[in-house]
Amino acid sequence: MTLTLESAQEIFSGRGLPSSIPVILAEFEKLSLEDRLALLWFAYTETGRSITPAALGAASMNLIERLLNEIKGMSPSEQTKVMFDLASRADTPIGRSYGGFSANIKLGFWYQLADWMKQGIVAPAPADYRMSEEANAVFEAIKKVDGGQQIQILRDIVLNMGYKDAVTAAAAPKAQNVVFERTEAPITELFVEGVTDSAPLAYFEAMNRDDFDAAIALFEPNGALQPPFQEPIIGTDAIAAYMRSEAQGLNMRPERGITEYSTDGFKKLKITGKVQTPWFGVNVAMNIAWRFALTPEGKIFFVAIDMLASPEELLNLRPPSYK
Ligand code: ECH
Repeated sequence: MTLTLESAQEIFSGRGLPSSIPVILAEFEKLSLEDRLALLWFAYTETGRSITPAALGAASMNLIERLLNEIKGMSPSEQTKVMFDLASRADTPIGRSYGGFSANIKLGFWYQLADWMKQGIVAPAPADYRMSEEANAVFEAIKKVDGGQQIQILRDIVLNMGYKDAVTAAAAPKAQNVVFERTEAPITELFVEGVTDSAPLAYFEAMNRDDFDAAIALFEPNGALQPPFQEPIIGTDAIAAYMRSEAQGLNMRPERGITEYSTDGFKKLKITGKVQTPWFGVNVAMNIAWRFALTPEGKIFFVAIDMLASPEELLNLRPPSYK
C-alpha cells in the first residue's frame, strides 16, 4: 500500500484533544453585528496581546494607503458603517477591495484602524456598549484558550470579513505580500529531540530564514502542505506561492518528535514545538504540531500544521498504546 494524500492526512490524527477554535468561531457567527464588533474590540484591546508594529514593513501598507485615508476622511457614522459592512460581508466597493486583500494586508488594515480608533481618529467602539449574554459567553470562551489560539481566532475572523466571490478572488492583485522585517535573529542550529531526518530539520531552518526556495526543494513535486484548519495545498508551485504570502517572518522552534515507519518505506513524523508570528513576536508563542510524511527517498510528501489545544499537547507524542 502506498501513501496517498488522503491517508497522509490521517497520520497521527485523532490522538490529540479536539480544538475549541471551530466551536468558538461558529458561536461568534451567530452574534449580531454590534456584538461581533464590540467583542473584537474587547478581545483585541483587553486580552493583553500586543502587536509589535515594527514587524510591519512600512512599504507594505502603501498598497492600501488610499483606502485607509478614504476611511480616515469619513464622518464617524460613515466609518462605523464601513466596519459593519465588512463584518456582514456586504457587497460594497470597500468590501470588494478588502475581499481581494491577502491575509496579512487584511490584518494590517484592521491594525491601522484599531490604532486610529485608540487615537480617536476613527469612530471608536462606544464605551458604554453592553454585549449580549451570548456575546459575553463567547468572550469568556476566548479568554480561556491560550494566547496562540486567541490570535488564531482573531485572524480567522478578520480573514472572513469583506465581500468575496470567485470574480473578486481572481482579480485580486497577486503581488501584495506584506514584507515583514525580522526584528529578531531567526532561530538557527535546531536540536529536535528524537528527530534525525534531514528533511524536517532543513525545512525548519529554511523557513526560519524565509528561504522558501530551499524549503520547497525538500518537497516531492506533488507534495502537499496543510495549514491549520484548512484544506491541503497541493504541488510545489502552490505551496511556494502560499509560503511567500503567509509564512514570512515566522520563527519556528520545534522541540521534540517521534517517528513511525510504514511497510512501504514511508516515514511518519510528529514534531511539536512553538511558533512565533511576526505580528506578535515574542509576546505570543503558538503551540504547534507538524505531522510529516516522508517518501523512502526522504522528500516531504505531506506536512500538516496543527494548532494544539493546550501546552500539555506538546508532550503528547506517544501513540495511545504506549500510555
Ligand atoms: C478592532 C475592532 C473592530 C473589528 C476588528 C478589530 C481589529 C482586530 C485586529 C486583529 C489582529 C489580529 C492579528 C492576528 C494574527 C495572527 C497570526 C497567527 C499566525 C499563525 C501562523 C501559523 C503559521 C503556521 C505555518 C507553519 C509552517 O510550517 C508552514 C506555514 C504555516 C479591534 C479594530 C477586526 C487588529 C494580527 C495566528 C500557525 C508553522 C502554515 C504558515
